[in-house]
Amino acid sequence: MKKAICMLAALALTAAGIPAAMGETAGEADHHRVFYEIFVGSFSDSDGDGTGDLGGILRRMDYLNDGNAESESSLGVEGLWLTPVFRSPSYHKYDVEDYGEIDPQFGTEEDFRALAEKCHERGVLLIMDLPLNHTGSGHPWFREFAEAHRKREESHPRYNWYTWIRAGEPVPAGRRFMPLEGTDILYECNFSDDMPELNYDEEAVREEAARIGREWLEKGADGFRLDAAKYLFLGDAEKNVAFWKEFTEKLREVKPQVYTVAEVWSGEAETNRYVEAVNCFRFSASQAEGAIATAARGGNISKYVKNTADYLETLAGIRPDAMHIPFIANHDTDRAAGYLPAAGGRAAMAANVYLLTPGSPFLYYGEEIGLKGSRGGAATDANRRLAMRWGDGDTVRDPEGSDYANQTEATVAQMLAEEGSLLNHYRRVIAARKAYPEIARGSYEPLAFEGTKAGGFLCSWQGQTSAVIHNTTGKEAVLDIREASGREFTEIAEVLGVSPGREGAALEEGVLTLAPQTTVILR
Ligand SMILES: [Ca+2]
Ligand SMILES: [Ca+2]
Repeated sequence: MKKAICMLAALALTAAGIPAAMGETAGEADHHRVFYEIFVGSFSDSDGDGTGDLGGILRRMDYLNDGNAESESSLGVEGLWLTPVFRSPSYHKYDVEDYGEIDPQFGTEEDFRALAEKCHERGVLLIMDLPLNHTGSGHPWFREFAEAHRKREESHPRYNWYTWIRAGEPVPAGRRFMPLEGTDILYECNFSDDMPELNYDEEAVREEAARIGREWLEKGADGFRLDAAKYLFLGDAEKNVAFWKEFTEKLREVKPQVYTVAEVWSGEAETNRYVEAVNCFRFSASQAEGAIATAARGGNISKYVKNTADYLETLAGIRPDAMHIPFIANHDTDRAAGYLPAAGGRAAMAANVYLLTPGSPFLYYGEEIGLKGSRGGAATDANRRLAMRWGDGDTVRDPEGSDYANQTEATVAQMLAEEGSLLNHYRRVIAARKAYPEIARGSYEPLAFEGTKAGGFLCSWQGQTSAVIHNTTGKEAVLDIREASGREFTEIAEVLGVSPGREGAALEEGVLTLAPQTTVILR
């Protein structure tokens, strides 16, 4: 069955199909872009103390996006997600002690403003990670909350700022509470003892959360990645959705085009409930056993395409401008190099599969060089957040607590110089995604082929139709595109294979012959 799903139509494009610079005027924002997740402390170190920082990111802007659409040395990503940058005692900074201040390890507010300005000069959106479910236990709010309970001062303004129960009361199912020293209460802490959870039944907390968001939008952020979005009212999706709706409406008062993406780490049945209020990552397709990796390993691409078409249709049915946000790995998952080795071409195939789709795919820093890192025997997430390998003297070091020993020797410097490298492949795929804007913005119509694991889809936007056809297998594929699509394609616009020597495609009489591990864009 063929379906055409109309994703977001959109805005002003320049002749080259590059989104026009984002203003703060009302209207449709072009969010159909590739975002790059930066684990800030591990990315690039500008001051020699071994910890990545905002100055390091600024220094690496040419690597990320040098402002030149024809660039051969820049990835060309058009959005950055920074993991939390607020003052916090940990290396990961998800335990915030002051939402108004940039952590001194990472820099200053001036550094943040300078980075935002540089991003905007180059048409790059900058989104911040907002961990709002919990603070660090060192946050003054939590100290005041604890003090209020020690003194049994019910009228204290912070008395209900965190979720708590009295000792002896039943602990709500599926949630975790710990005793608060010097009191007869327990406070909620589903992630860890030092991450007490804010109480979103308290109006002042809801207002403070929105105030924080608006403040950083005014300082230059374009939006937020919403951490632990289902944990605010754990087990109560309805209340969570109502909160995120109210929250994003308040953000839009400051920036009508604000970009949001929520971490709702669940199956689609649950994430789809949140789509009404916020965009959600497509967790269901991520990681080793997800649809992207399965397809990239040579699995049946038609299954992935069908799955994606169904998902897009569901999203559009919930909210017409909901974004499709696929990714393969992030800072909380094992890195793809562990299950899709760069050497076998599977990492490159994964890039083709998840980047050549509608919406705004997210690329986790280092995936483009096949950086390795898994939780491993030490059971530490630090191993998933290892230092970027620049190969040019960057002083950034692996985070505290990491013990991963089998890192790849490949560096950015080496890979930029090597034509067939994974990094250059990522760069080519992102450039192709921009050159054919119907892929990111158009309809998505699966093509059915018999007797092959190769396949793909048609995409149409503003009168232009392309076909994206993947062959992730190790065998040549022969596909009757004319029969499957009922259309006549005349041009192989792009060939994206895993190695320049092996890639190849021919189109004759509507029949496409496609080399192993190769994707083509037909027009
Ligand atoms: Ca530093
Ligand atoms: Ca909570």
